[in-house]
Amino acid sequence: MTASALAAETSEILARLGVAASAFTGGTMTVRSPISGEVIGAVKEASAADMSAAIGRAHDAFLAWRKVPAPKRGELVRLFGEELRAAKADLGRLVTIEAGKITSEGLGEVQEMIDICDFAVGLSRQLYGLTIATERASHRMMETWHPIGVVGIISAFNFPVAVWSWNAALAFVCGDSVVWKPSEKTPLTALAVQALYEKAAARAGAPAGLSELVIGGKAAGEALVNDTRVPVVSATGSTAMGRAVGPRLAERFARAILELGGNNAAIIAPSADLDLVVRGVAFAAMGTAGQRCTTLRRLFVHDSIYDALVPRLKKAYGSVKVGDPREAGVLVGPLIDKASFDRMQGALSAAKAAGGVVTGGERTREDVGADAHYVRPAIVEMPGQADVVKTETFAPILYVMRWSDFDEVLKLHNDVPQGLSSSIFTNDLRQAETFLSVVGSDCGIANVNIGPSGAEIGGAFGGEKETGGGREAGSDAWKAYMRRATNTINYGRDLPLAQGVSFDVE
Ligand code: UN1
Repeated sequence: MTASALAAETSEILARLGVAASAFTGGTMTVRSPISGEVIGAVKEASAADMSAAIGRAHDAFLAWRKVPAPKRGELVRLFGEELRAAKADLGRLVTIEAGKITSEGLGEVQEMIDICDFAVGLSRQLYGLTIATERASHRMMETWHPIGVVGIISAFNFPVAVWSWNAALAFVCGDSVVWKPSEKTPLTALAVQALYEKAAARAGAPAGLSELVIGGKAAGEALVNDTRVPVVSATGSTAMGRAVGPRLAERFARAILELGGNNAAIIAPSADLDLVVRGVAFAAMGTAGQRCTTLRRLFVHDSIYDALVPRLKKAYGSVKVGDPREAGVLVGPLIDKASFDRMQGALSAAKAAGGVVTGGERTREDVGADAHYVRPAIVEMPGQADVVKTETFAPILYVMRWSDFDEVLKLHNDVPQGLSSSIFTNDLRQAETFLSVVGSDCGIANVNIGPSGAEIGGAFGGEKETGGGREAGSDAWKAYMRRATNTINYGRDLPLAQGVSFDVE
């Protein structure tokens, strides 16, 4: 490992968070910070056999944990939330170093973990089942929710720790154990979270193996997806990844919680408050350097306000500070790696070929190093919704298109394969409500007068079509982490049969 300042700071943070140096030095998988491209760690790569052993430990832990009353399981999550609060600054900084998020977003990611912990603690006393009216006299019908088993979690680089927490905090209170395969690009934040979890687990007396972290590549991931001891797998990443994972889970009748690609849009109506629009679009399209699954990628601007709005957006794009995400005032950090940069440039070329007019998008800060990829966010004015616009490119590219007819723009809005998040900026009640109605947005998330990104954990998070259909975090997403049993109890002396069937034996 190079003895750079970044590597030294990473080691110090990891040490403070309780991660042994042996866990992130001397391994075969090198970890680089996108801030400079420098190596900041080298972790060991787990094999399929390592994954299988971890699943075995998690399964044993599940057998004990499922018998612990749910509110007591909530105590583990409460203590974990405490550890996160105490470690917020360090863990947020590590997210910044490893994923390249600006300071405020690195801290925000840890806050999202704390929020889901709080939610899950409350939930641990609210795992309600229904009591259902029965058609038979002296009978009672109800449903009970039981822990389901080991939950596999595959997470992506862009929310390296929060998305794990959405799944893990719910799984723990639901009585499940978890096995986590983080992105190969962000294993250090995973090690840090695991160390914090271990502290909480020791305080709570949770069984060993309740939360297993397995850092590995394809072999480990496949072993997790294929293992019949894992009844639920939650996977976040590209649609291509989901296409590989989904059918394998279906084949063995396991549950899939898929959170895949998005191609999120905002419709800007004539009545929109343009000050709000500029701020909302700037955050949603440029925040996290365009690397959120909820990032705003398509902007439909009404003809009548196009010339008032688009120059203002271009100005905001031109003046936004791109740079070291640790520096105050910087709003756009680096792309995660060269492959991401190459995909962005490829998309911009394709957009130009389709008649798009590109502003921005060029590489900047090349002096930082060949392995650091900073770009100026791009606005691309498109004559129409070409194929490149329908494809998700995980980078800060905003395709801008004009509209004049509301029904027509709704059609265009939904005419993409993905269905994660969406928004409309309008002060016209009819348009707002239509957008949220059955004939409006076809996405899992639909907002009015805020952009499509930056959801709170209280709602169910996920989307339709190629986004995969999964729901995580709030509302009743917990149900995916439990199995439901319908119970019918006869407290009478007769045996009436349902549907009026008679079956009398001597
Ligand atoms: C993701 O990009 O995978 O709604 C998750 C948001 C965040 C979560 C994004 N709360 O933008």
